Amino acid sequence: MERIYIGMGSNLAAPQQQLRNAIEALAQLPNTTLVGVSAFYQSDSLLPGQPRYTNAVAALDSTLTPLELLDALQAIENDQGRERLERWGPRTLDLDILLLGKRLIDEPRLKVPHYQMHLRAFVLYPLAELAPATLQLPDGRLLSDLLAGCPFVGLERLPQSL
Ligand code: A4P
Ligand code: MG
Repeated sequence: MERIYIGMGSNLAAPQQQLRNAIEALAQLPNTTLVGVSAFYQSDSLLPGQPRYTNAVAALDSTLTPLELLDALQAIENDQGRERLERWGPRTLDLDILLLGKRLIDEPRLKVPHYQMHLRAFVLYPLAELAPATLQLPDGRLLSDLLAGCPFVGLERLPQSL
């Protein structure tokens, strides 16, 4: 079993409901236990001109292989009406594998840790609700140090999420 962190995001078609549906789907994955879910956070899109995002992080324990997990997450995205018209386009649901135990994965279909997680407040702050500040990325960086370098700016933590 490895502790896995999944970043969830939506900025189309009732984002909070999209995240709730995704959480239910994650809880149904084979050989996987849903361990926790952060609060929901809203923030402006990194790309101007798109609706605001709602983001959250989920923690899983799973014995799926990394590519089995990626396939399962993409199936959930597709089930929830994800259309891949353009990279970084608005989306009903985006599920990114942030961390997979201490693994460093660099394959054409899968890069873990997620390449921009250390820069994104909407990833790091929800992650910090589930993971200890002493959590280390495969390169040794501490979650507490990443948080210190990423101010809580432009992020709104929603009072009631689930
Ligand atoms: N892939 C490689 N590594 C991973 C991984 N760790 N997890 C591959 C998941 N997938 C991974 O993903 C494209 C391909 O990346 C997949 O087929 C998989 O093989 P995608 O989800 O189809 O494309 P995308 O989401 O448009 O690209 P990407 O790079 O995931 O986008 P981002 O970086 O997630 O950015 N603003 C706010 N406030 N909140 C957001 O959540 N998100 C984005 C999208 C922009 N602005 C945002 C937010
Ligand atoms: Mg993605």
